[in-house]
Amino acid sequence: MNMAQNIATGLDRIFTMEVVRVTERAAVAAARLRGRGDEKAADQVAVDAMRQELNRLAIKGTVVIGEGERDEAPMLYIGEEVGTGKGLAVDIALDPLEGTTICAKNLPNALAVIAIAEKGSLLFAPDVYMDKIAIGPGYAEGIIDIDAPPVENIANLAKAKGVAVSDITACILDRPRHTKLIDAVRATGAAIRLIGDGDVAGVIHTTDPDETGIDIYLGTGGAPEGVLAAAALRCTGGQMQGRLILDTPEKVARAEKMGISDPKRVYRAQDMARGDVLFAATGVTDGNLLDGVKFGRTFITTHTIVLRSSSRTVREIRARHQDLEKF
Ligand code: VTB
Repeated sequence: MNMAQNIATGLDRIFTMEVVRVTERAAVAAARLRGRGDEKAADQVAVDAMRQELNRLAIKGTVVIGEGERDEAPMLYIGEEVGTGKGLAVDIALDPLEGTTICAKNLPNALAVIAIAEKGSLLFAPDVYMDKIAIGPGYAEGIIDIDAPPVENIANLAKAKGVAVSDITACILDRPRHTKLIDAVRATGAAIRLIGDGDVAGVIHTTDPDETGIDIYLGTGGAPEGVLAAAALRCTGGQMQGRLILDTPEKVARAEKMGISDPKRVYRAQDMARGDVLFAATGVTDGNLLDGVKFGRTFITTHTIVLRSSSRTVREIRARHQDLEKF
């Protein structure tokens, strides 16, 4: 396929490799501050590193999911233009350090994450909570429903998987707001993996239950993280539904300003991330799918997953970086 055809059908596939560098750099920067109890510092170095690398890409990129509004986030704010400015116009969703607390505590599954999509194809989501439900690939459409009780979703999933409900594991953020949800899931007999943070990883883990032990993700987390997770699921397959929690007039107004006219709308993965999407995540700390950054005496090792929706190729890239100067 020549370059012109490629661009016409979506993102240039050359980005698949380019984008890996972006999350690798952010992950290495954050990993240097693993376990130091300083979330802000770890986040800041990851932001700096990701931004620097992103600005080397030959794209005309706009951050649509980023570190926050312009006035609260000096770098990688929503609306910031990134890249060299000469190249394909793309939308970018990013989280240079997903799981700042996990990184500060040196616990599993902190990631550096980015999604790149065709211009106008990522949901422009306000930084509010989103109710989420997700399962991996290989199931008939419609076996999960965000409005159904957990008992129903879990029973449907178990049936489709051909296992007992007690063989299902749900991943849920460990938050007081989830007390009822946790009780309801436990009442079904299913197991729960409670995570402290990192629901982008939590959703992605449903895509490979044999490896991660997680079959379904349930509960509310950040909406920006929801869009990032949806971008990943678009590439791996799997089903996700999300609904913004717009429980005050102020949030409804904020969402409206971002173009969201129906505050109760249920978004599927393909509504949150449309068109051709690239997704990359590098492990910062060791996790269920990705190993964390390893600092050797003469080289640094990174482990990255890079996905592309149009081909559905899942690449894992283990890199050994010997030119330590560049980090
Ligand atoms: C989740 C999780 C993030 O925020 O989205 C969560 O994935 C939701 O917010 O790692 P609360 O912490 O308020 O529950 C994080 O924990 C931090 O961005």
